[in-house]
Amino acid sequence: MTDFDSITDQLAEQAIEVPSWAYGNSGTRFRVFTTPGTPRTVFEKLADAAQVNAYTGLAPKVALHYPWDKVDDWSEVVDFAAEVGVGLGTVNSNTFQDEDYKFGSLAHHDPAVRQKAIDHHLECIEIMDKIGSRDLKIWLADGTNYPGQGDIRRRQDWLADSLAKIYAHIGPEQRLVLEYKFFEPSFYHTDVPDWGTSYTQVAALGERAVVCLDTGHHAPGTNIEFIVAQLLRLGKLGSFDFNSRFYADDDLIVGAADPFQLFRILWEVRRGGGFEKSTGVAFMLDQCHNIEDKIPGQIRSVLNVQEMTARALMVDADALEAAQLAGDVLGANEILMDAFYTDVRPQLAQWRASRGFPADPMNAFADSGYLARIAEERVGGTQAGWGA
Ligand code: LRH
Ligand code: MN
Ligand code: MN
Repeated sequence: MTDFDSITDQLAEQAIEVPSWAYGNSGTRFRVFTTPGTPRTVFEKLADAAQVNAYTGLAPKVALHYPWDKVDDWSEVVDFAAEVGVGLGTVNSNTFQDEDYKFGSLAHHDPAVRQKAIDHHLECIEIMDKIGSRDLKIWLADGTNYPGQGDIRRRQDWLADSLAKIYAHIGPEQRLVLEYKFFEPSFYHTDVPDWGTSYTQVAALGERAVVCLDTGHHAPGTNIEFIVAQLLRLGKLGSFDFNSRFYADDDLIVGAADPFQLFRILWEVRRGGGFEKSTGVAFMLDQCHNIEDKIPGQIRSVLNVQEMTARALMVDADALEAAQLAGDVLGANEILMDAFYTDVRPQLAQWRASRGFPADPMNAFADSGYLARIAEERVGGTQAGWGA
């Protein structure tokens, strides 16, 4: 197995984007529990996100969701982000909370609704230009609930046409990233349900259109690492939305439900060159913290990604290839499992300390008193949450 010391340069390069919406209140359709100190503004979300980076060195960028994150003057957001030590990343569009989008947005049967959704994306691109963001991420709630409700074939054409109109405005340094999800909120058919549909749509647009893989958006039992391998092969893996799920789109802490799956995904990322900057893969979290504290929830997630990345980097790739080519089924499997079962936590703690970060970021943050401070300071106003 590759030793820890020889992977630290690669680990030092790791950057995970955290979502602004993770710091707001969230919950289920049954109840949203509030927490004292929850941010009320984009600025407070950025301040909280900056804590994750300060304690781990892993989360230098924050992904925004528009119009959940809405301000009058974006230059103030850029300045504030720099002040607290983070950058601004992906801009996520939102076409799922407006009355007009009841029957869809970019794939809607009514051209006027499609145009409204296209215009929303052009507005997102304008924001991206102002804040220096590379990626426009599109996830559509579009779909139908009952067979016969819509023309599922024509909707693909309408979608292709809408996406082309948006893509025409994507700058030379920017990308359009299309996220897929197999169900919810539509329950019969979804217009972008799987990687194949997303790939088909972005391939028709051009080079700067790529796929986003949200780990929670697959049917149980799906071999997600195969999708990772395939999209990297095709040069179309644009980004990850990392989270974990037990049943549906649970948006739980990364690696909480199935650490082995996270390892297998990250091994395929390594195998396909996805850790190299030139591949352009954005590693993002997409999580909701319903009952747990949000900042520690994000810290836990980025640490889990780091830990599994270390294990994936420690796989003896040469020995694995030799075993595979020799048809050594059990030997090959053992080489992969050796890396998975290696506990890298003590070495990671030591390495963190050697770089001036806390050996145990979870405890260090808990001891900092930050949560008590924001609970005391942030009184009045409306707390951010799903939908704002
Ligand atoms: C949809 C999704 C998508 C949205 C986010 C809030 O389930 O994963 O990425 O933008 O949740
Ligand atoms: Mn997502
Ligand atoms: Mn989701």
